[in-house]
Amino acid sequence: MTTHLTHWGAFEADSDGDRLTAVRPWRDDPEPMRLIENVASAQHHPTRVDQPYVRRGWLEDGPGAARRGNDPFVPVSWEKALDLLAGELGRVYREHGAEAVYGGSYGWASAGRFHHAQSQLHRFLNCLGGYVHHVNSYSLGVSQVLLPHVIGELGWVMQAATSKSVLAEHAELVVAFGGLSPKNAAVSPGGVSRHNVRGWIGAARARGCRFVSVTPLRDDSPAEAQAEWLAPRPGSDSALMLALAQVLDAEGLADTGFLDKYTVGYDRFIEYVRGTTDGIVKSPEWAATITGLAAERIRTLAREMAAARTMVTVSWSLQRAQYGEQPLWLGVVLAAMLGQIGLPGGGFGHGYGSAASLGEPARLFSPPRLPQGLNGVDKFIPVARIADMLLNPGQPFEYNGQHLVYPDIKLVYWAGGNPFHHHQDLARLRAAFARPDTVVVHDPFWSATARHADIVLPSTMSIERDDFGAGENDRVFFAMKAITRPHGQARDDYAILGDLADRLGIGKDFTEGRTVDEWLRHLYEEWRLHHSGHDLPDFDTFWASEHIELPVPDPDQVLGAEFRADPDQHPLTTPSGKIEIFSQTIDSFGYAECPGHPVWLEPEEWLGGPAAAEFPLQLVANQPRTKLHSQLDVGTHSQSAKVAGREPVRLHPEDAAARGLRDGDVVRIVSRRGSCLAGLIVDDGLRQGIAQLSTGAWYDPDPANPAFCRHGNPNVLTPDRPSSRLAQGCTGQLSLVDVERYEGVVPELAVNRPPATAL
Ligand SMILES: Nc1nc2c(c(=O)[nH]1)N[C@H]1C(S)=C(S)[C@@H](COP(=O)(O)OP(=O)(O)OC[C@H]3O[C@@H](n4cnc5c(=O)[nH]c(N)nc54)[C@H](O)[C@@H]3O)O[C@H]1N2
Ligand SMILES: Nc1nc2c(c(=O)[nH]1)N[C@H]1C(S)=C(S)[C@@H](COP(=O)(O)OP(=O)(O)OC[C@H]3O[C@@H](n4cnc5c(=O)[nH]c(N)nc54)[C@H](O)[C@@H]3O)O[C@H]1N2
Ligand SMILES: [Mo]
Repeated sequence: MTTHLTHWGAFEADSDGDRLTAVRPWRDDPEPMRLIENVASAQHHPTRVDQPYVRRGWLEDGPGAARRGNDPFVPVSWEKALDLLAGELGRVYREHGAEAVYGGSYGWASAGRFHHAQSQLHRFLNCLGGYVHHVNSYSLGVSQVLLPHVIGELGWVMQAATSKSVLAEHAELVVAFGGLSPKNAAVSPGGVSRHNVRGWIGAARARGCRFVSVTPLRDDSPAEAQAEWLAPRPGSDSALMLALAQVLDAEGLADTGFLDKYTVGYDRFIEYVRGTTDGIVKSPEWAATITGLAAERIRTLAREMAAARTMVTVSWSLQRAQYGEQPLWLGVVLAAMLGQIGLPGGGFGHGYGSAASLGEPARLFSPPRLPQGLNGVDKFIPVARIADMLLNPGQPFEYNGQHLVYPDIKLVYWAGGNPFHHHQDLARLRAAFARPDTVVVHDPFWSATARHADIVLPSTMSIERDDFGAGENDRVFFAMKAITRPHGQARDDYAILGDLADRLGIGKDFTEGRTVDEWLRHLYEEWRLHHSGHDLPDFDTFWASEHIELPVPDPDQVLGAEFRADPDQHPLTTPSGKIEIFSQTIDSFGYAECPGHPVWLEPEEWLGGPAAAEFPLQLVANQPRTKLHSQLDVGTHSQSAKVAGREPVRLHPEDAAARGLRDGDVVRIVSRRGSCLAGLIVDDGLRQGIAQLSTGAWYDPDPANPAFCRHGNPNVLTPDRPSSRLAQGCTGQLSLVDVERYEGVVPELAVNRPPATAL
């Protein structure tokens, strides 16, 4: 029996050396997830990449994009693949320099910190002189930019977040904008040991805490919460929050003592709320017309929030939308007006339903990780500007007050991510991917991105290699021994890059002469030495044990407690040291779509706007329940959720009836960008007007039309539109669509098989 950690939980497995013969949840996990079933069932699926491949056109004609994504792959030996790739890397660095290489390589890859694919690739490219990098994530692109201006670095908001145990004990009311999704809170980057989302929510509820789940989907909060469900029009939360602020102000419920002492700029903001600046009082009646909620319920909710120990939590999804800066900022402002920031059970939180890590108390120190070296290139993009970058070399763009220029990329190198999963407007991305000379992908599977590459190198899965790892904020640090041999000719990213490094004359810099085992020992022992005094076992003892627990200094932490106790001694890291309800810095950028204090801005694609006349349904493209992103979509648990072989889309009964649609129908979803098939589930747990299609179905484009996905990937529908010039964040969560019965012959999927090969 071997224990293994994944982003979605730990499991114990037996194996015959080639495959997992039995998989059980880690015995110490109180709320195990069925996602672990995907691992064994996907390991030897035909869509595993069994050996290196080179796209035929690239092999025959050399670097260039003609037919990329529509060309058979030629199987080649490792020798040949690595020789070709080393030659091409040499050429690009020589002829165009490091600024022509995009090594952003965004993506979650697998748990296990030594073999973290993106870190390995970054280290390798740094040894070659560097690469154009990305900043921020698809998860939190807005938060990473906005929060430092407003309350503090995102890292602090996450690491120092009020513990779930404190909420369980002290919160009287949790108002969750974007819900408290139990499926999302089951996942955390790097892994989760003991799932506890239902645990803390159930305990709080049993003590009498009430939950209000503000979201278009009833199942965005677990049954344990017995939550009141409020379903405003998606994209309208900032109007709702402004109205809550208006009631607090008008009824004398705002904590002016707190606002005076701990915040700046309230006066400018509240003039806007009162309508002094634009003639519109942001009253519940005003918000009712925008959100579709009853004005009276908005008013009473504000009173309840002021009367109780209230946690205002904003999901990450709210900022993954056009003008996503606004509801996030308003979440902080509301919590400040309630005056409970720094008190147990009250205040502000960002994503108690978005990841397992939020509300896990900070560790004294994190587990060891691979050093990535220094990047010789300072050019970067905000991560979600990938297609813009590839399509607009040399063109200017703005970001967080900076004026920047897109580089001219000749080579794209990806390991551990899937842009044809994560990016919006995939037909546009495909056009962008037709620009560089060469695209290189390492992946265990024939991901959609691998299918759009020239050189495809098969990586091992985490179960096929030795590693160690722990999730963000997770106290359990696992020794992760290989459970099986690698599939086919798959190799570790480290081994692939090491052999390439040797060919390029940087072998010693990259590997430092160490094998994997030597690296694990080296990183571990260096780390242990650095933290001597904490009674950490030596490597052999750690390796022989299943896991160790990392020290946690304050299991019951409260966000902002020190700041509250002494704001002069413990100022925030914002420019003023206080919570910025008006930000001079943001105001100075002059962005109409993100002014100096939070406001209501009407998104281009929402149910209340003119675009809804043509596309009357709001697509909610949220995270999938049965997998992590696109990972292991061919696994049994993920497949068990498909409807007619397609990704399920949910519609409200009235919306289905109005279109003559029934459960199980294959439907076509269409937006201004493209269309996809999906399998219908009729469900009254949705707000009317919503079409909910999670991300994660492997992109299966019609060969004649890349804007039509036969499988149900929502990113053919979503717009490639930034949140604002401030953050340039991903806005994949929301867009307008319509749904109709698919009248044609339902096409077969090609993506569940490997791509065509040629000899
Ligand atoms: N419409 C819409 N789009 C979204 C979102 C949304 O809400 N709506 N959410 C966004 C968010 S928050 C995120 S984080 C992104 C996620 O986007 P990604 O993180 O890019 O998605 P994954 O499917 O996790 O991609 C990881 C890839 O790494 C591969 N892999 C796993 N282990 C290894 C390894 O050891 N080595 C190598 N070389 N490869 C490995 C997997 O097979 C997979 O292809 O999607 C974003 N896209
Ligand atoms: N099972 C599973 N868990 C995951 C992931 C996964 O792929 N699978 N991915 C992980 C990752 S990378 C991330 S970043 C997090 C993401 O965490 P989140 O971003 O919080 O998760 P989502 O599922 O995208 O969205 C949560 C809910 O927000 C609601 N919502 C959408 N738009 C609006 C709106 O305008 N207003 C309101 N009030 N609600 C809205 C939707 O109903 C949606 O179900 O999840 C993580 N957890
Ligand atoms: Mo994410």
